[in-house]
Amino acid sequence: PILTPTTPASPDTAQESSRTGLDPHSVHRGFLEHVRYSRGKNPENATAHDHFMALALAVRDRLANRWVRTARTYYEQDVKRAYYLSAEYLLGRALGNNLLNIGMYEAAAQAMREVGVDLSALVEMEPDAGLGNGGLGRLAACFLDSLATLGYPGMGYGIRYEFGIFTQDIVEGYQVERADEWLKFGNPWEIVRPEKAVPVRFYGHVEHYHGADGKPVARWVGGKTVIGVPYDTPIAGYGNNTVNTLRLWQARASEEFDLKLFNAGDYERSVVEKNDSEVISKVLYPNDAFQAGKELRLKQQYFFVACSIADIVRRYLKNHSDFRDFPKKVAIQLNDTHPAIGVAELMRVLVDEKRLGWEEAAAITQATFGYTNHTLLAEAMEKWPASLFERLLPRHLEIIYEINQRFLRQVQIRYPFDTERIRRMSLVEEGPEKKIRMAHLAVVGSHSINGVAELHTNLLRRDVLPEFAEMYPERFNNKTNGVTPRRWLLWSNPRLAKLITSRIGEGWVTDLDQLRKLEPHADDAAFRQAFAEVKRQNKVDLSRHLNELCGVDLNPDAIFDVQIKRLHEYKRQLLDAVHIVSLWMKARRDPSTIIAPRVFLFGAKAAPGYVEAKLIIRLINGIAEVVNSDAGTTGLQVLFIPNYRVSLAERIIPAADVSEQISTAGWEASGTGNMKFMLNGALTLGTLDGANVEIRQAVGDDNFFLFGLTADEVIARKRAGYRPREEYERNVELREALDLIGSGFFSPEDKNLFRPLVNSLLEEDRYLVLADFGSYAAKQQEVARAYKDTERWTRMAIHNVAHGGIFSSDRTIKQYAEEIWRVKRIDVKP
Ligand code: HBZ
Repeated sequence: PILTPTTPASPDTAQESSRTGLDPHSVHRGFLEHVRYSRGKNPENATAHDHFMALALAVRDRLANRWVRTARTYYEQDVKRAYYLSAEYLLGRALGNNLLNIGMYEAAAQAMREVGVDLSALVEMEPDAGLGNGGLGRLAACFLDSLATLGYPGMGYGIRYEFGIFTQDIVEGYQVERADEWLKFGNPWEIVRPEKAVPVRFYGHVEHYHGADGKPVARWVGGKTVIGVPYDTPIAGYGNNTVNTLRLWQARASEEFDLKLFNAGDYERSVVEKNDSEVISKVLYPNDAFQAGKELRLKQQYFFVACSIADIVRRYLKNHSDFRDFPKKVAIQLNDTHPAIGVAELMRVLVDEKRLGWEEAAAITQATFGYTNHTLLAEAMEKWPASLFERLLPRHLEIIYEINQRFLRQVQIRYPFDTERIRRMSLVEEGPEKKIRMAHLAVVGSHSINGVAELHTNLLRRDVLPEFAEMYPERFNNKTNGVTPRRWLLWSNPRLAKLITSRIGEGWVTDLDQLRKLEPHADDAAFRQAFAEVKRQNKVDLSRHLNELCGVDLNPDAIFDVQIKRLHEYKRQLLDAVHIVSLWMKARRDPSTIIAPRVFLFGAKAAPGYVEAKLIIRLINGIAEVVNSDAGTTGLQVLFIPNYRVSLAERIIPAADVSEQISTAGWEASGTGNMKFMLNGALTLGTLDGANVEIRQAVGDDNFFLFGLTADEVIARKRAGYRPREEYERNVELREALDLIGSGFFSPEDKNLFRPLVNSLLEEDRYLVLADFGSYAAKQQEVARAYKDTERWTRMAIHNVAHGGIFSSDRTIKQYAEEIWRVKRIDVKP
């Protein structure tokens, strides 16, 4: 590209000539200034990366005024704020989203054209900010967007991982992980604030004595101090002047620690041991549904929670002195139990540092915290050995014991002589190794406990925390998840967004219920045709991209049948895979059994230590190799797309016809991908699990492909003694497919490779893949037949979009704000 070094034509108005104007002229100038003064390049020497950085910095400049003004508005009006504590934020790319949210996309595109740069190529250069595993982290990112768009005084706190979720390569069909070096070329969005660094203590011991007032005093002393350095990222609302903050903490070694060793004459060790501190924010743990119990993970949790609470308390004390008003100004939401140590930390700050009485501190703490649960899986429940706590956070263990003692006393009064109940409800799990149950700590320390979909909340009440729900029914509530329509429709699917706007105006972007106005248009043949054409174009685009990426040639006239999500046995990618094998076998015998050609797309990262999950990836790749080799006769194609991530989801979802949401009922807390697909006009093939239940309710039974056992039926089946082998014996197609997989057909180099998968299905089948196979296969037939009737299919797809409004994260965030946090929207003046 050739950059014109000339200054752009003189702007028309004084406003446009301002340094951070949103018009193309100002953007053009801002961009060139950053090329020279931030990148230190002459325009003719600037690389594509310089262009990206220069434009991003020009955009950040344009966020800066609003950012400062937003902060000042909150401070001056002394508003109550909502703080979201999350170990994960799966943000993806920011450039396009920021341009769109502050309404300067067109101006930037023009400014770039003027300098001979393609804006969409710059957008593609940005690495994903992948500071999360999956749904939980992406939900946090959608929530930040909605908070800012609705004008809520909200702030996110988390960890600035140097390495986010690993990069996935596929080598000979296997997943291979590589470090995600997302900061390698610098991050234009963040601003480091060393002046707001916070010291955090680990290890040491507690001294107890009596203060001058005769009251007992606990002092946590010794140990080791690590410094948390905040990095702030602006979060711009859509179409308003709000710019909120995501504050991520990076760990730095403390100087104090340096000096100690240095004075002892061990310079080398003092430098080397800096690593021990700085490793805390080094890497995101890549497990999404399993607690590995690593000490470093607990350190990460306490590190960011202690920094955040210190920051929140500091901000509160700028214009308050009485802690009794703390909950009137501060709401803290715990994104799962990862930040649950915050309950003990706020108690420690209030009791030990601010010298409040226990009861008063406990009331403040409870009025401040809310806890969101995201899983029912037992192996994901966080429990930390008391011995680890005692070493790492000795004072917190004491505080947890004290909380527990007082809490169990309440239980005892309410249910005298019920020692079993006390054992079950205790924050401490007794056994060969004493453990702290973080979910119980979060529940006891919060005034609100919510699940993320109706079914999930009900199961949480009924099966996971029944005694707590019985004792504190008023604390339990549901907040069905949502997704931001800005990123997941307006940005990712511009064709559909434009078509929608042409019919109903653009109000839907911030008021997604307006999509309902599309309903009558389903009867308009011209609209249906335009709608189908958008989908077809999106499929062509995706095919082109996947061709560049993987060298495959996908048929855009086929059904695009998509399963993208983390790889987990409960999500049942294996059900999808086994069904593909059975379809293919039938097609090989008789091609006329294939009703419609189909492209099966998968994208999924497996936790690096999850052997079964990795084997399933290998199996899908093995199946793909075989099936794709005779796609010409069967019409079937299979592709496992490597390195699935937010930016890929933005390309895949708009091109999907079928959304696979096939988890075993009762296991998927909510799902959020399911909502993104719906909003993009894909039809769901799903079980009655998580938010699928509500999606089906919203769109109507006729517009949803339902199959499988219900959550209660799953439990009943297991209770009755589920024997998967009987399913295998009963169903010929299932048997043939499993036999083929077990025979080594898809792994010629190692005939026994997939035996463990098949054996585990035949012997245990914990997630009832075989029990649901028949109904899944039958429903897939129905899907194929429905697709053949293009008019009907398109009608169904339009109905899905039209009824997707309630799955906006704006709706979710309003509910959190009104029902849990009690925070108010506030207008930031231009
Ligand atoms: O949270 C997901 C649920 O599985 C999904 O159903 C729900 O829609 C979504 C948002 O509520 N849970 C996760 O994504 N969980 C994790 O990523 C995770 C990460 C670290 C852990 C445990 C779980 O230690």
